Amino acid sequence: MTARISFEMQASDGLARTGVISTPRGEIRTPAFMPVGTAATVKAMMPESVRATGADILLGNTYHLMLRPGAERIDRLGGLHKFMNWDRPILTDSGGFQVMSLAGLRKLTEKGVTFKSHIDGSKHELTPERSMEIQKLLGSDIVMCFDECPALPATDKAVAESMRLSMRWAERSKEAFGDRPGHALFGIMQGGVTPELREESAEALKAIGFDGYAVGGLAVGEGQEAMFGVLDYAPGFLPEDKPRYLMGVGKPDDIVGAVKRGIDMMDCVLPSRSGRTGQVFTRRGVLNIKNARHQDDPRPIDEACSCPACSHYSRAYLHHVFRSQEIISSMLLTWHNLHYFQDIMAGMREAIAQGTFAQWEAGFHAGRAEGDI
Ligand code: PRF
Ligand code: ZN
Repeated sequence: MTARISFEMQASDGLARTGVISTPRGEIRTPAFMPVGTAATVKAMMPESVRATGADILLGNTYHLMLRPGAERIDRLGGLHKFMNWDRPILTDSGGFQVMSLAGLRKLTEKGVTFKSHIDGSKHELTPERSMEIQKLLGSDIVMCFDECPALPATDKAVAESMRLSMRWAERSKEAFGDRPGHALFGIMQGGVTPELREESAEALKAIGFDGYAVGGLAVGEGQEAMFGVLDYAPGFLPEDKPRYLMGVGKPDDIVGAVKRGIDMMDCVLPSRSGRTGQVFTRRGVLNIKNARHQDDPRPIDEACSCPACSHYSRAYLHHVFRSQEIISSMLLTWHNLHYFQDIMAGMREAIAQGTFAQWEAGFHAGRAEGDI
């Protein structure tokens, strides 16, 4: 048995890299996009359909699953993979970020965070130790350190103190995680948009030693220019031979810009959430299927897309089922969006392997319209 999770870099082109993360549950081709399966489901998709879009790995959430149905219950039922019928790798986020964005009445201390559930108001505690325990109960393949992502805007002092707390929590996360062959633990860099803090955070994580390194604290309202500003230097602080994961990103052009700057993994609710609100991502830009101009249009969303929505249905039909609030609308639009995001990843992997990333990127940007197409 290949007990350890390993990362093999196969080619690079500029700062962009392509490779494979090998796990006992299968390979993750990088750059990888991870669909979000917050509540043990990628909403509106069967697991085999998610796989058919090209996904090698899903993201799950400690915060949501600990509240409902509970980590101990999922463990008793055989773990998250069996529970949701997805036998490939799962990465779980550690909970702190979701507590800060979703929970009520939070209290942050050195020990961890106490909060009230956004579902029923019940009181809970998350610490680095409890987050590691929950992610183990879930059976997560790639476990994330427990961290704090400061809300912006924040002073440099507040960002520094928060980052240092996250680094102490990273050390406790590593200690509590222990030695678990076949499972990986990723550290999370914080430090806002300040190079010195990003570097201090990276040095602290490298001294502890992780199987992979995430860039946290971005895509929290700073804008693409500021995010790319950080990504121009932050990946360079991290080890070359380990996967780099940009958390919670993003739009197609964010993803392409991140890969160009040396990022290997990403996750975002955008393709799945947008599928349920009628926002559709295509090679030419974004379209909103609820717009009345689609109601007589016999063409598919994108004639070059091979997903079920584009292979068998017209814009007119998709407009109709969206307007009628039919469940198939969420199913088809989510499928298309996830398929399109995975097409972008496959295109980048291929181009990096061929040494043609710059041409691929030029093609990606050419023919894209700003705003609704
Ligand atoms: N930390 C964790 N999860 C996250 C983030 C973070 O900073 C972000 C920031 N975009 C998204 N998800 N643990
Ligand atoms: Zn399609």
